[in-house]
Amino acid sequence: MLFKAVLLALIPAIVAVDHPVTVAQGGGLTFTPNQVVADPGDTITFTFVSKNHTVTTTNFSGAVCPPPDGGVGPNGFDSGFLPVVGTDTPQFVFTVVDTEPHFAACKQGGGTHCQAGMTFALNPTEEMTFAEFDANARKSQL
Ligand SMILES: *[C@@H]1O[C@H](CO)[C@@H](O)[C@H](O)[C@H]1NC(C)=O
Ligand SMILES: *[C@@H]1O[C@H](CO)[C@@H](O)[C@H](O)[C@H]1NC(C)=O
Ligand SMILES: [Cu+2]
Repeated sequence: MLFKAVLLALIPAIVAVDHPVTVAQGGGLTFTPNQVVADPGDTITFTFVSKNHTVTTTNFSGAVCPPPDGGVGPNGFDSGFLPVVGTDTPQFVFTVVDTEPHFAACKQGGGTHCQAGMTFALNPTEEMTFAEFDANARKSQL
């Protein structure tokens, strides 16, 4: 019984979960869902379903809008531009490396998508919420 309990306690730590996110659903400037809580080792699979967008880490202040090529680190990420051509829906898979909050936005349009709220949060906190990050991005200067 004790052995079984120990095994069960270990399972959440060793089973990586994939978190699917749809990019630009219905042609919108959106990530669906717009925030994900994930453990290191988990993956986030971004599926790009319309137009030509990115998911790129930026900083919480939202002052970097658009985010820079390569994204803001440490442990940042940048899908690069993934245009939807025909029926192809390209994917970007990011493996979560830490428990820190990360904030991302689309870098298309010289900052216009980021400022329109095409924003995403990985592991937001009570102090650094998705809503506050999104507001920061919307009011950032080009
Ligand atoms: C996607 O957007 C980028 C940046 O604006 C541009 O360089 C690239 O040519 C676009 N790709 C397509 C297929 O439209
Ligand atoms: C966020 O971006 C602004 C503007 O570039 C910069 O001054 C600030 O240092 C950045 N903060 C972090 C934590 O990267
Ligand atoms: Cu975009």
